Amino acid sequence: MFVDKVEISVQAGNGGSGLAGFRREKYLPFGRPDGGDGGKGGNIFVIAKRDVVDLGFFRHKTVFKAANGKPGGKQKKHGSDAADLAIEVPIGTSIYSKSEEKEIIIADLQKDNQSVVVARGGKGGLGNVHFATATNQAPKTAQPGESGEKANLVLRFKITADVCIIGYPNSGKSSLLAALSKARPEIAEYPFTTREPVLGVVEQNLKQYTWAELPGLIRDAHKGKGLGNSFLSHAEKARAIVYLIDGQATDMEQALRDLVDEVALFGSTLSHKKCMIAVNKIDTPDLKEGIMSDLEKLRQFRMPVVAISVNGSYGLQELVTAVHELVDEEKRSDMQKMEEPEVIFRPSPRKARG
Ligand SMILES: Nc1nc2c(ncn2[C@@H]2O[C@H](COP(=O)(O)OP(=O)(O)OP(=O)(O)O)[C@@H](O)[C@H]2O)c(=O)[nH]1
Ligand SMILES: [Mg+2]
Repeated sequence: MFVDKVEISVQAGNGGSGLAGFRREKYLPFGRPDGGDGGKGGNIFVIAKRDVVDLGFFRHKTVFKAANGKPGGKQKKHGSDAADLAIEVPIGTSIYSKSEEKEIIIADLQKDNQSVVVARGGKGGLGNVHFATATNQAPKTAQPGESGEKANLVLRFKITADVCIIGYPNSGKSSLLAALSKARPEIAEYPFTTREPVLGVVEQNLKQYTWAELPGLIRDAHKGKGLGNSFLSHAEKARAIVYLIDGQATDMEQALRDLVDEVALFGSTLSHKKCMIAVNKIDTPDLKEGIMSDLEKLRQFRMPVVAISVNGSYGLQELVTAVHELVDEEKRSDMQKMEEPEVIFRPSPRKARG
């Protein structure tokens, strides 16, 4: 099962306690203080890893504790620090701290090996060597270690695909992904066969593009119809959307309107993405004839339209080339945005009074 949201609790290690110890000496009633300091508790950090594909690991493990620091020893011996604990997540994971049902974002891990500390280990306590003074040469006080931080976290994962295929159930989304990539999603005649996003890598001109097929979307999905619409969040990072329409459906125009409306209702940035329409199942020449006027009607949506037949291997190359051009355009504009100098808006200086 594809897991894209989990709640976990983390507890960093406590600091080891300082020791109140004494070295026995002949003429001193208590001996000289020699208690060492405790070691530091382990931190917990979350790290993004390329080879982790989803949050499935957290279905069975939701509590994470780092080890405690070791206590200080005699002869001023410092207790050893505990090792940090790394929690591995897929690239594209956002981490939120949760308290009293409120969530605050801590980090958005977008690169391999990017990490963030989510709970700091407690400092070790000081041993009694630190507390000797001129008037108290044999202090019996030593500090306990500090407690490690605790937190409840929410992890949310969004796949990062270049292209997302969005369409009604049965329109052929899985068939298309299987035809273009090595992905092998289940293909079947009944609706809602695909219940989680599926990823595939499509190669063109020695370049690789990641495509994702989303579960079937229907009218009123935002009201919970069908499989709902929450899976659309996986399209938020895509550079292009392909609306896949069943060319044998009774009303293609209405189907496309439903899809576009549902995407707009999902809000966020989805409706501003580059999109195109692929009309599938254009298998036979006579069907192609009859369909021309319907295809014309789709032009009102002001998106490029490509007619394809996945089963008949027709139009696929044209679709792939056009979609990848959109992705490349977006990539170029993202790069340009990164090159533009950061604009800092400072409040204008206050005028001197008088
Ligand atoms: N005639 C024809 N049938 C097709 C074509 N492409 C896919 N199909 C058939 O349409 C049916 C649904 O295909 P899927 O790929 O499972 O559709 P889907 O959009 O992934 O469906 P869900 O996962 O249920 O949302 C299958 O029986 C496919 O064989 C095509 O080009 N022509
Ligand atoms: Mg499918």
